[in-house]
Amino acid sequence: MFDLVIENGIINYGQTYGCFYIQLLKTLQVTASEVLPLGIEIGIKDGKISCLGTSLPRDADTQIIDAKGGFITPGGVDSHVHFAQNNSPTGDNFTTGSRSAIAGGTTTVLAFASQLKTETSVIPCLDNYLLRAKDQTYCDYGIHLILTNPTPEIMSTEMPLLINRGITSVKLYMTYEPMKLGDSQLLDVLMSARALGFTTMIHAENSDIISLITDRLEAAGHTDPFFHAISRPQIAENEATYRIISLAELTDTPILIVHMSSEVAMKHVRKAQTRMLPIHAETCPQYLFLLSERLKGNPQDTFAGAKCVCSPPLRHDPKDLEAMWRGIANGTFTTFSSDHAPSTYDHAGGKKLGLKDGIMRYRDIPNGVPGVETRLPLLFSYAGREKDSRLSLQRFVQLTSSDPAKLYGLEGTKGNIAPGYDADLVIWYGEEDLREGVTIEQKNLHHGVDYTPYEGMHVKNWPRFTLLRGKTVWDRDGGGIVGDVTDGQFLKRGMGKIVVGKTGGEVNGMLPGERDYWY
Ligand code: DUC
Ligand code: ZN
Ligand code: ZN
Ligand code: ZN
Repeated sequence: MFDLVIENGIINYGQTYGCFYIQLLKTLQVTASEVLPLGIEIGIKDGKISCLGTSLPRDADTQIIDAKGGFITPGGVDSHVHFAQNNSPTGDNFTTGSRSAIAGGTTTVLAFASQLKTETSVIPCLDNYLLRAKDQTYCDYGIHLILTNPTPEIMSTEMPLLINRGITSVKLYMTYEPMKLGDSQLLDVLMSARALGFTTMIHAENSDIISLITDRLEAAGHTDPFFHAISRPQIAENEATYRIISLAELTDTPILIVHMSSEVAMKHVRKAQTRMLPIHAETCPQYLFLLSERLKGNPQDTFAGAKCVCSPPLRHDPKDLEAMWRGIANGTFTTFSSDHAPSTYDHAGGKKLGLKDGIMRYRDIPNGVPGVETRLPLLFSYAGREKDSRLSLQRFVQLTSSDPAKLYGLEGTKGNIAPGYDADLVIWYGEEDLREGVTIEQKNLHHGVDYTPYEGMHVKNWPRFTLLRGKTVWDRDGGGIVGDVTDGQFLKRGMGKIVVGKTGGEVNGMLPGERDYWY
């Protein structure tokens, strides 16, 4: 018998139909669509989805949740969050960050452990970050490793050990002095990642372009937050994006370019994808909704622009936002992540770091905005079939849950509403129950920082319930956060799967087989 049955929901699992569903749909005589019809129930046993069907049996011990005609989507997988990072002491830790995650429907986060350039082993660093999360996390979590000093020893001896520990992805930076790798280091890591099967995430901006402009802006006295956007023009992102795609093509390595904000850079990705190269890309809420004018602050607080300092920076033109929306809808982006990386604003040690003796200096402002809680509601507002929709419900689920799960080695466990998967679910409000939608306000959010860049923005819906492995952890009308801070489990991930393109293709501009001489 089931522990829990969810009834009266519209299930949106976001997958192309597997055999199971074709059978089911035939029996029910429903034509294929992106959602299962009202009337299909979800049966949950031991934290897993056990069955989907009509009139599922229940006994006195079976808990029932009435979804009241609301959509049901897989729990969000936010594959890019920064919790408890050394370089943001006033940012979120695993407790506050994951609390915010479940309140916004996200049940899995992938956070970062960041190697220091001085560290010649990554093992103590990883152990340290795992300790920061253990028994202090409301949702399930995995760890990516930021490699800043990829020594031959680390690459040959330690990386294989990480795979056994369920850490199967790395992030590399092409900018920031303390983190960046040069092209030869990038090539070395890509070669190793290819051999080991790691998923490689890349922060693509040209470091020298940014340094040149920053120095010249500083000399001219242009140091307030708006100039953060001037110092990192789109061409810096475009160049680095094209360069890393070329290095990935040469080495035949699947990559994901994180937090993309520029149309030309996105077109480089798109072009690579049409050649079947395994080039994945991510964008984030800030690049769909916010413009650089936000960096100018307001008359009451001219430093308020600091709240929106992130990298790549917010772009200038509504057309830039439109371009990212196109990539969301047309499949160029594989993941839609928050890049939740805020620092507290109104605090001497937080974003105000950039304000000293009345002088604003954008280069001292910690980078990053909050977004782990608002990510799903913001995008869900534009998903569906209404006139103002910008993506299908199926794309919504792919971008926010099922594709990040595949790319980062969680397929079979996370990101789908199907038998055998963890019962991680979001139950949204039905039409009758939340007609007026929700206005985003800092006072209603659950992160540990003191602002949201989306203050006052209206969304159509919000998660009514969030379930983590069958347990209700968020009940918006019945106590809010009802999960425990020890609910979250470390996810030992398998190898990621290529979602876009394939390896083994020919290299542009090389003779067929030319790579065989050296690869
Ligand atoms: N890169 C990130 O991934 N997050 C915050 C800032 C940055 O540059
Ligand atoms: Zn980055
Ligand atoms: Zn980030
Ligand atoms: Zn203080």
